[in-house]
Amino acid sequence: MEKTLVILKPCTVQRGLIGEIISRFERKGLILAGMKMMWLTDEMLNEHYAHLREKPFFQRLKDSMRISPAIVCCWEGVDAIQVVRTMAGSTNGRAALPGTIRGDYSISFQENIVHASDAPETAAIEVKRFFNENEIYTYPPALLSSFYATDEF
Ligand code: IDP
Ligand code: MG
Repeated sequence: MEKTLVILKPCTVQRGLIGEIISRFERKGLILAGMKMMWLTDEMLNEHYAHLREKPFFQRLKDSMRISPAIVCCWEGVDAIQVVRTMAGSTNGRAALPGTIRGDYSISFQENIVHASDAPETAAIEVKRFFNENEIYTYPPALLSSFYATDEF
């Protein structure tokens, strides 16, 4: 099974959507491996958004990620990284399809509800960026056979 990092951005915390978004991942069948509320630091954001540092909106994006604390979570499941990206939808909330998280809750390019890791390499780095090892939990998933065929996990 894969682990992926999801951040419920400050816009989501401000709008009171934490429960609704978490609930979508739970209903999908993803397993919550870690979750905490935290202020994202400038240092964390410089690393996390390093691929955007030349963009004109870089500072504005970082500021928006520090408007309030964020909720960082780690979700686990078969192909969890792609599953969560598909659930998140396109980056621009105005283009994201209805049915996706961004398509249902966002009308903005920047204020788009969630961050989701985009590949196995980045997911591993991002989980480590925001969680200590003892904050990631592995526990017996009692209902696994109700979520997957036995050859899927
Ligand atoms: P992603 O979140 O879908 O992976 P990235 O390209 O990694 O998209 O960008 C990270 C974040 O930066 C986006 O979620 C969004 O908040 C913001 N962002 C990216 N591109 C733009 C843009 O063109 N205008 C405004 N904000 C942007
Ligand atoms: Mg990205």
